[in-house]
Amino acid sequence: MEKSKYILIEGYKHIAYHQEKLSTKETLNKSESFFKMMDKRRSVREFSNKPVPKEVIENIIKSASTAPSGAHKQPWTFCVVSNPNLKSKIREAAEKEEVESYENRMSDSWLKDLAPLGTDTNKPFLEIAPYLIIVFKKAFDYDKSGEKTNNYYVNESVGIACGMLITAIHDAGLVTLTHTPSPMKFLTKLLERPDNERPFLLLPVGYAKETVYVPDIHRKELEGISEFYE
Ligand code: IYR
Repeated sequence: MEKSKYILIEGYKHIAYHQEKLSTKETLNKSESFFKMMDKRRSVREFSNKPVPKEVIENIIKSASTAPSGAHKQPWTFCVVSNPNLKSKIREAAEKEEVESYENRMSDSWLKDLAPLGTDTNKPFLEIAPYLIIVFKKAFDYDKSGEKTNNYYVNESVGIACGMLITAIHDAGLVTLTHTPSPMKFLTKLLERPDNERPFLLLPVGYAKETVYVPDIHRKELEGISEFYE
């Protein structure tokens, strides 16, 4: 018989965690090259319609789903839209909300803060990008017998998963932007999501347009974003 690969701790199965053994130098090098790779990421609003293999999208979502979550409830659903008709409907509904937001909901100071980014109510990327990933958070769940079950730290969990999704998209040589048409209720309707799911974030995914300009904005230096207590 095969030797058992787990031990019981307080009656619950535990397996050995196999840590990758790296030298301090390797750890240093890896952390530096990962930062350099991440520092190249930019939110891109102009997409090519070049197709992306579905398997890439599947891998990206699998990466995002490795995120930690409250009580390991994994309170997320990643909806992937490539159907052109549905993408057009999403664009139409999103732009309708955006017109209302830009014209009536957003304050003057908000519009002023956004001006350098060059955003407006027109969202062609919702039709041009080959995929839209719409992330839904699960406010609660249902068990097999249809009873409601709790999820915990849902915003934190889904926020972390989205961060990992964006990282995976960038690492694969693709681009995205975090689009938050507000309110996003129309996505629940168009995608016929169940009553325990709420739209969280919409990410168009694809290759960047051949020539694309992004705003010349800069990230804060380490000194401006951290405090070390030694
Ligand atoms: N949802 C709008 C407005 C918008 C708001 C913020 I804060 C941004 O950083 C970018 C855009 C839009 O997508 O245009």
